Amino acid sequence: MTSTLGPPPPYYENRGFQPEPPYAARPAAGAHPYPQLFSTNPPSVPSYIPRVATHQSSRPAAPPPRRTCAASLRKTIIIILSILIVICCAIAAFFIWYFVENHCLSSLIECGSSGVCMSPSQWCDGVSDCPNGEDETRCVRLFGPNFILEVYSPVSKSWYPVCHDDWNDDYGKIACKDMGYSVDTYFYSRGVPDVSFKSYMKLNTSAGNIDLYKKLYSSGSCASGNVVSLRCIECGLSSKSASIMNRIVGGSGAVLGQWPWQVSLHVQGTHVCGGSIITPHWLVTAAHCVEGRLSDPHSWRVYAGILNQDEMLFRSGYKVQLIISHPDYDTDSKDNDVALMKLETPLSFTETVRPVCLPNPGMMFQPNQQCWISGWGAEYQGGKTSNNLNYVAVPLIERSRCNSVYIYNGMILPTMICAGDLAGGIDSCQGDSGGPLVTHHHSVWWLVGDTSWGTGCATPNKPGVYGNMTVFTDWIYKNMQANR
Ligand code: 4AZ
Repeated sequence: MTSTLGPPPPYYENRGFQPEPPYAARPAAGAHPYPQLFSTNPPSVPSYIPRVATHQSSRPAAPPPRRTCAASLRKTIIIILSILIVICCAIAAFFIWYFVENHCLSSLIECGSSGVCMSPSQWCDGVSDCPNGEDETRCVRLFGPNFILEVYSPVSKSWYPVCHDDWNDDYGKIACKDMGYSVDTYFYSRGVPDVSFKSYMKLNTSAGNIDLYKKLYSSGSCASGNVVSLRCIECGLSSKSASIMNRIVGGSGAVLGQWPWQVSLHVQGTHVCGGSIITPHWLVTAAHCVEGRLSDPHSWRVYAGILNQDEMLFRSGYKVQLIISHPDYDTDSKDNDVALMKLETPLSFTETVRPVCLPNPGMMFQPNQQCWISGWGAEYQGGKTSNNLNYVAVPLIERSRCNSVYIYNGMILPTMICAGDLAGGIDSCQGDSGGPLVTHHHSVWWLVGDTSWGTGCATPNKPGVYGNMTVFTDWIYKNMQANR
């Protein structure tokens, strides 16, 4: 994070960056060599037949006969075969369990319980791909800053708000699950007055115990006049009020709990990139942070709720289970510079570890909307990453302006958003990548973007460029759903 407006932040060096033996044991001298096969009392036989005991007694160490060797070999083979059979049964049982429980391999969504699997991109894309059209009949989204629940009607090819009449939390949990959230994080369903809608989805309460989506029908009226506002997770809360942040201009050291969604992503004990918590299991970062060999989840450790890099050195961090880079990410243009990280174990939310809200479709940010960036990035171009978490206020810059010849000359694609001061002095920098660009709106903090690129740091007319999160929300939900 670069800032020349505030007092120079203290300088810290970042110190952050594994047989059975082939022959039976020799019998004691004088003992019978074949105790199992021959009686110890010699049978009465004609005297010219040599007696086994006599034959043996004078020989010190005769190897056991072939029969024992064959028996031993047979026993070994039986044991090995038994072990192999047990292993095969265990593997078969695992696969039977997997397909009964999960049906579809990870990264695919099942069409109802048909066993047919679809790619997340085919889900709610307006084209019916599942045998019974399930990919287009369970489409829900949260719209606008009030989290208005909307259901897609494949018949009229449009989104409808859901009338709050007869709605309850059980329905809310189903809708949240269909967006990729876990029921564990469910927050609330509330009725909010809204007069702007002309058509609704209503619950047919007499339809009996059938699927939520089969109970919904479109109607021109909603008796209560209230539509469902659905919160699948308590997101966007900071223990520090926005008014305090407004008084700090130009970049400062953060306090604990101020940016509770900010995480530090480490490779081999070194801070490499930032990220933002969106659920206990999922983080958003930049695709360019997880390119090449860094696409291996085992490379990463995640630190949450910690301000100083020094402190992270003594902790083990969270392990990463899965990394999903946007399929249309382009290394050269930085188009679609977003990635998801799934943690092996969920984060426990506290005052200092909390999720940020993903922007809903239909959210309007002002052309110069005040936003904030945070991270452990360099404090000047070419500098080392910072020991402290820093933050700075950066206004959004309109795309058309940011694309002007004297700024980025058409390099700002619809998946990008510019923020910063064209006069220079405040910006994100090396090490801030993947971290959050947030704004405070309707009492919650929203993830507007993820730090992506820029020419230098804090250079006049070269503001920071961020992934445009509003464009990615749908991709994020579909991939969370496909990898639950
Ligand atoms: C980086 O390399 C980086 N000034 C991040 C942000 C900016 C430049 C570089 C924007 O992580």
